[in-house]
Amino acid sequence: MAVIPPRPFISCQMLCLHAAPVPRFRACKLIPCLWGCLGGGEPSGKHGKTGAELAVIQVSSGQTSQGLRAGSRREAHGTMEASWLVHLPLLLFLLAWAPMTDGQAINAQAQQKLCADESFPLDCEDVYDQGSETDGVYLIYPSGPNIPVPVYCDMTTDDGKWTVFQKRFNGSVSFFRGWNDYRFGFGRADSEYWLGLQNIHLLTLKRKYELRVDLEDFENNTAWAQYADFSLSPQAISAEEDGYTLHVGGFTDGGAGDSLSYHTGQKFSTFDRDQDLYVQNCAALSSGAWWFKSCHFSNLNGFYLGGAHLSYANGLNWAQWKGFYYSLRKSEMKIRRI
Ligand SMILES: [Ca+2]
Repeated sequence: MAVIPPRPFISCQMLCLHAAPVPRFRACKLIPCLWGCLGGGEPSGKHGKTGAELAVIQVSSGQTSQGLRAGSRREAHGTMEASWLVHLPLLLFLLAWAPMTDGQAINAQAQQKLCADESFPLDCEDVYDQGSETDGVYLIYPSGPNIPVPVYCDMTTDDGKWTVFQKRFNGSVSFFRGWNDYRFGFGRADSEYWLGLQNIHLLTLKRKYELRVDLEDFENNTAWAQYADFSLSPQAISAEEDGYTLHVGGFTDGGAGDSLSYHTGQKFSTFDRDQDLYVQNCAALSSGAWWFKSCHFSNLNGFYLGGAHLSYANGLNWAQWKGFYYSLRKSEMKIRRI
């Protein structure tokens, strides 16, 4: 009887457990199981060999080749079948035993865990938990693993982990835009930008969030407002049809006053999609895009007018802090899990 070398089976089990990181796609590739490692054949079918068949050929190769040299194909086939039956218990034992005792198997399990840990952060809290604790641009995956979205993470303000969805500080990006831009986002995460209503909605659909609004004027004064609850159309079957309705509550005053609770329950409006309660188009009147009612106490997507302005309520306004005639220098809207 042929002596069965255990090595091929141990290494094959290894391959079956292996999960390799693929950095280019920020994904983990699972290497196919027995079929790939036991000979690369098809899993089954009339042209492919099964893993078990290939295993038998591998272990009993000495016998098989002797049989082929000595006689007919029928004889060789008979030898293979005999090997299969004789060695089956030992094969099963080796397959079960190898990953428990081989050092590489433990390593493969560690790699699998690494892959799971590195995969697809939902928001900046996941990014933080994966070890990135500095402010900056990172990729998050609110829509799932196939769609990375660049986002700015505030990792310092009030213990960090904030996912910033609106950021303005110099007026370099126009925020007077239509519905599709506000739905899908615009600008750059390393500059001024809007993350997109759909992304914000998806985040608040999957987790519960609080909202923080950080503001700064041209005299270097800062103020903030915080809301313990924040979501966009969390109950809607179609968030877009629901208008990405704002749900906000639990105000805490950081000196800015509450200019957002007035807007809770309102749909988002742009100049080309009027969903406000006013007889005219609030977005057009206010040069912005917001959860307008009739019309607003805050307009952080309004024109970047650079401080005091004569026109009424169409700047980057937060009325409870600086009124309707002062356009702020900076605004950031950011969410964090609660
Ligand atoms: Ca209207």
